[in-house]
Amino acid sequence: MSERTPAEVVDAVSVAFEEAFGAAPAGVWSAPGRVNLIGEHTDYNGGLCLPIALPHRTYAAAARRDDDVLRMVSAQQDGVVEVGLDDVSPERPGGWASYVAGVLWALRRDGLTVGGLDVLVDSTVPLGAGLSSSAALECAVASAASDLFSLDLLDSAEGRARLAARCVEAENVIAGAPTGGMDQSASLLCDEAAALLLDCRSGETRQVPFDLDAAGYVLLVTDTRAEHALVDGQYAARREACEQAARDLGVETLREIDPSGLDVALERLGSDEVRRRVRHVVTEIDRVTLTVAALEAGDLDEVGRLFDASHASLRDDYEVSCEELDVATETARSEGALGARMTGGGFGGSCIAIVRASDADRVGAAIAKAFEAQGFTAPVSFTVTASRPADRDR
Ligand code: GAF
Repeated sequence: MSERTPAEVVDAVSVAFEEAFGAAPAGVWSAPGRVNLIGEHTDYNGGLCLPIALPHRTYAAAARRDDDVLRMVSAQQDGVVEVGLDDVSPERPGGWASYVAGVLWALRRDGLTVGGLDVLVDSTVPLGAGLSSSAALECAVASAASDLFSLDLLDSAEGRARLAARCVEAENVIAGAPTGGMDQSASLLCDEAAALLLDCRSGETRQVPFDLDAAGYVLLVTDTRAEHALVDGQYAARREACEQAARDLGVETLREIDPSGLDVALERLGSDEVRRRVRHVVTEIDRVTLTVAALEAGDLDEVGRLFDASHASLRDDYEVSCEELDVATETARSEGALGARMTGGGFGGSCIAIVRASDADRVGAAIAKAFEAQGFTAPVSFTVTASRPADRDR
């Protein structure tokens, strides 16, 4: 976990840019990672989700070039990656640079006038922790491109939603991860001290005040450091199962299934596994609505119960949890958390728990001890507050 302040990282990327490219950058932009409070694996089903922006951000120092070449340097990787914008494809440039190049590719495909860039990126978002470091990278670059090519897309919610959609295309088509879009919307549209209620069917958003501090609680994030990869087949298999189930039920997306008609819909599906997948999605969308109501009523006990129910559904019905996430959530609960659940795509990554502010260190230590007893890699726990969206920093 990086202890650097935002101002220190902005300075560091400016200096590193000048060292790499021989001139000062035109500016520095940054975009946050996210945790999703609830509404997991619902985005690609036209459902609801409720992410917050993290204080952890990816920073991009950038300057325009006179040609159509993209040169990219990462503080977390070796070397300079270079690609012509016309040559960007699912094969090129490959690796982390695909998330950068893919954004410019998608903006161009949208008919926007975008040329070459020199870009240097650095991040305080833990990598591979299920906290959307890839979306933060895409959205930082998209923000830089919007300003540097006078696209002015950061100035309105509509413009930010358009940038988010281009970042999703970059990830789906060029980076090859068939993800749903929540993470990019979170990075560009979340507000400070609020969770973003995102309706993935209509595209509508609403800011829901989220400030646990006022009630004496904090959101504890535990990076289990268990391996997590969305490009492997598991995420795609879940998505395909949902899309096939929607076709079998004659609906556009599983969002159309009302919770009151769930049992009837499940009877029409052929296998127990598909029934469980659909049950997770339909009940999880309902839990988002219930969580928003509980937050607005100040009922954190109920939010905690909904977190627990979400985790059970992801573990038993959707089967995207893992031993580390189960141990972390169970330990948090037994140490007094109001509720705990995995966040993000699963198969590793992070869990979140609502704990009393005065208990946060103790709960984090208990999770570390439980991991040691199980022989797991040591986890990393930290508290977060809902932070600001992607923007220009300098
Ligand atoms: C990952 C994906 F990128 C998101 O689109 C979403 O599906 C999430 O997993 C699960 O809710 O973060």
